[in-house]
Amino acid sequence: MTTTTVPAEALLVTVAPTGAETTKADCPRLPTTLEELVATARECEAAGAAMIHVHIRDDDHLPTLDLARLTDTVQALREGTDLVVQLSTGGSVHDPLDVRLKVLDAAPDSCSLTMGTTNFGDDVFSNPWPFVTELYQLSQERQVVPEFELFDLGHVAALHRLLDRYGLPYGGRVHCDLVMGVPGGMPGTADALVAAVAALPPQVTSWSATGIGRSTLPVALASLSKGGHLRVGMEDVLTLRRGEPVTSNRQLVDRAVALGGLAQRRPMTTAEARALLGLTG
Ligand code: KMH
Ligand code: ZN
Repeated sequence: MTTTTVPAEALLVTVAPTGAETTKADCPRLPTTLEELVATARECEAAGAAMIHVHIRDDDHLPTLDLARLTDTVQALREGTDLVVQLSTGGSVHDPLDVRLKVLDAAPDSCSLTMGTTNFGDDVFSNPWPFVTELYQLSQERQVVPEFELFDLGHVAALHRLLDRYGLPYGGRVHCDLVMGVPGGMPGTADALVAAVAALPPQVTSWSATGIGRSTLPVALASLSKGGHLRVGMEDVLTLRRGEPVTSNRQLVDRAVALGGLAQRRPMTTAEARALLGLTG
């Protein structure tokens, strides 16, 4: 078996193309059908993305965690791309915890795993500790690599507690994503990013960051300055600049790759992303 090494200049670009919050009516270019999702994934892979963070929709373009659809989606993305396929276990704020646990039955490469409850705009994104630990142990059992979603400094502290009590994830690597600028979570500022990165557990082997809405650029620039990776996509931001709507996820991946280029980072290959995440076994 050949071992892929991941040099420091390699930049993981994760695309989060859909999310659960924006409606198709408000944003007709949002990829909500399987065909649209696979087409977006292919474009974004060609532009430099190596991982996709997936939320799916039903026939009415509403968020769903329907297992058959999730399974078909994983298969279609594997057939159409070489991207690392990460399914959201966050779903929408309305999804029950037991249904969110079932996401792993679709056997993705990776799953998101949010490290605590957070206010989420006017809603609450519920992640009680017993749910977090159950989902984590399930990911270890099913050999799915978690990406720890950290919306707050308290979530960083919870990650210390989780790793100390339950050990390393499947694959032995620890990758997290700072989700910044959610109303109710940590602000999308360089100062907050530096504080969160300084507090990460020693077991962390890689991290990315994403800034919601207008915090997208400050967070991306701060992440690059600290040697982190980037998550971008229409889940997190819908304008390129004031008054200019995003028309495709590819635009956001192109911009992330361009910012990375200024920082002398080049897009990570999918093989490198698998090595980074411990998915090479
Ligand atoms: N849609 C949010 C409630 C995740 O994907 O794990 C949760 C979210 C995080 O997007
Ligand atoms: Zn998500």
